[in-house]
Amino acid sequence: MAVLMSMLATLGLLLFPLNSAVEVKRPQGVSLSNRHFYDETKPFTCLDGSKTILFDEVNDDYCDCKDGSDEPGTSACPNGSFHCTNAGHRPRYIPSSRVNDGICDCCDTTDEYNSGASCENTCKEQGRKEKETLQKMAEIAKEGFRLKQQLIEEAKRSREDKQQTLTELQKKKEIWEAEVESLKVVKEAAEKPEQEAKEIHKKAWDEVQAVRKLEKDKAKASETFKELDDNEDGFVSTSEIQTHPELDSDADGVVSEQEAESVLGGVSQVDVSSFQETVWAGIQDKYKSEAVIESPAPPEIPVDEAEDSHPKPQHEEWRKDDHDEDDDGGGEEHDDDDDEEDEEEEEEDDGGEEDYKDQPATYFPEKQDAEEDKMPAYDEETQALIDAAEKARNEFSEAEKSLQEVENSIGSLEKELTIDFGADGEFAYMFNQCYEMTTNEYVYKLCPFNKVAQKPKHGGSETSLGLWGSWAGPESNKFSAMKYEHGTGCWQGPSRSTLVKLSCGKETAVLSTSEPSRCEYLMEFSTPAFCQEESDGEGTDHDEL
Ligand code: MAN
Repeated sequence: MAVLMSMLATLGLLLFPLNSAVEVKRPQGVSLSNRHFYDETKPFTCLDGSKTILFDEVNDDYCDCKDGSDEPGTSACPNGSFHCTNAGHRPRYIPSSRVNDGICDCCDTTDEYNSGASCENTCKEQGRKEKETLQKMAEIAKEGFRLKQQLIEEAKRSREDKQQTLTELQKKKEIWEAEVESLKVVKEAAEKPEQEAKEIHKKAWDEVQAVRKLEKDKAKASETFKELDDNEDGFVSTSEIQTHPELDSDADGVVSEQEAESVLGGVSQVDVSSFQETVWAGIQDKYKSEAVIESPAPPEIPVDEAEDSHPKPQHEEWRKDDHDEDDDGGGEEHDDDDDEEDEEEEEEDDGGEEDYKDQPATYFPEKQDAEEDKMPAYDEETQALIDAAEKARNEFSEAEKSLQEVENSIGSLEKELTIDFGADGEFAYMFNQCYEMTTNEYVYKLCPFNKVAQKPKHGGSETSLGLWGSWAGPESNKFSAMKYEHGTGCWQGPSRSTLVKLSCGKETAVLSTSEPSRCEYLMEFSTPAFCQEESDGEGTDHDEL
């Protein structure tokens, strides 16, 4: 039977379905274009030229040629190809092993001419469907291409606008540069007298403080003198010194007469003025006032209350005040906030003083010092100079800020103008835009010419899948793919990167995302900017018959 069938096949009798348009005689499985190699009046030479056989041996179900070309219509050669004509649809080759294998491969049913498989000719239907699809695609391409023309026009206009904006910004930059320069001069001119006036104020204040300190020292010395002069004879003597164990210089537990004499500068007694001038400076660090020793401890404050800001052991607060008000800041910081703070502190201080008003004055030395140490406000003239300098500083820094803003705008515009937005700038419209696609796990974001990112759908931070790198299509079609590189590093791997493949579509959208290999992502992205003008004649595929 097989032999009979192969004979029939050789004769071309099984070739054509009933609805074929034109009958062209050729062996089973041979394409129209190869038909001339199979001339039944001549011996057949294998297509690779390796052998010549009798024409009867073509399709005789025995493989003679190495390239399988003698058995195009049987499955005898393992490497043979069977050609389906598929009239009404698209011709195709199938491996000849599929011939008569019981499965319909060719839509015209010709591959199953001897298997008994009941195949239905679906070429017309398939051809119709494909035609419809192709028509739809052509319509999309046509519409897309029309949109692309608009995008190109838009890009041209926007580029011109941007170039004009850039020129204007460059002019503005020059103006701001000059402004900054002149405001700098004004500022420096205002700061000089400000500085001088502040220094004068500070110097005067330092002098006042120095005098006060001297006076305080003197008063303290005379107070101490009174304390030491137990017998009130107008002299402090060695025996009176000896009652103060803290003055025991050799730390043997007693202040000997010699030690006391040495404290007094080698004499046995001193009057008040000698005490002030020579003795006091030598003992003031060690000396313990009898008032402190004898007076009761200040009332105890519970720990949590003490931690509160009010009331607190006042000397602690004042020590803090001392810090706050140190340097020459006292007069300088005369804005409203500081005044408020000062007032608040004043209130606290007053309250605190109430609680301790019955205590001896020696409990409050820091408080007194703090108040006295505070540099008084600047005089009107100095303050006016400070205000003027402050105004000049503000104007200068405002101008600097404006210059910086202009420079930033120039920078980003220049950067944008250097990006390759396609042969006619057709991709420019997507700059500064982002397109998203959500999968089961992630939201993917493509911001063309900027970045690609991935964010877990149910919370978590964004992972960079790459920053704009370059166009990555083949040389003949450079704008068909984009490469984004140097994204977040992949654990024990390279940094993440994404290849974006472009296709023509009426909409601009991410069509799919995938991760073909770990941390290497692939996106399909449609845009009208990728649509090409339709070539005349629809497609290259055509029916053979
Ligand atoms: C995250 C995502 C994935 C990626 C792994 C690699 O889970 O960025 O896409 O494959 O990290 O560790």
